[in-house]
Amino acid sequence: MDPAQHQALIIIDVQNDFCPGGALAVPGGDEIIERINLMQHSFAHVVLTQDWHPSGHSSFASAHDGKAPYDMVEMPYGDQVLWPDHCVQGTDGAAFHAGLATARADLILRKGTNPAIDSYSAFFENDHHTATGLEGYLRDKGVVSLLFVGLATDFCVRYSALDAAKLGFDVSVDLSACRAIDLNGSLRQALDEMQAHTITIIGQ
Ligand code: VGL
Ligand code: ZN
Repeated sequence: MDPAQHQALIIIDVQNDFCPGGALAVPGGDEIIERINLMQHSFAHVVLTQDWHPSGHSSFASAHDGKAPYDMVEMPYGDQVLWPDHCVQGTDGAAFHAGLATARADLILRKGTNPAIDSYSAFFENDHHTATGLEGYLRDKGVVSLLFVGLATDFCVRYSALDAAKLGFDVSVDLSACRAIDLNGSLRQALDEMQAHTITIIGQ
């Protein structure tokens, strides 16, 4: 088998709300799109993820009385950052950025659809237990090696890459095709944590 058959490019959440002008804009979020489009040609498997929340989602500050965006709350599954309303199902903010090439993707995975649980990772919801089905999809295709790119480095890319490593995939993250939110040192924490889990960090 062509070695490329074993590899997938996982493109995390390149959506309007995470790009400049969006509800939860990641600085420079749109700068990575050209690079991601070019990278897609080198992979047999391309997966796109889409943050896809129902309105009133429990990760939105607006769903909690007296709370503001970026406050922390305790959820039954652990600590949760509260976000501005973002990536509401079917809205323009939840759509992929118009510049992102989507035709080559063999799977579009939507996450964060459970009103009660956030889902940073493309593999498990934030309870670290409820699976999205991505692991089974990749294993059925014979994929063992994953390269992660997209938004945001310190949230959805980080937790997706960490779960992938824990599941036994060979994992790399290309920082030249990622951008971070960087909330209270979360970028530094993300890089340290990924390195500690033997994730290969490239493009630094
Ligand atoms: C994300 C915060 C909330 C992300 C998604 O894609 O990194 N961050 N929802
Ligand atoms: Zn979200």
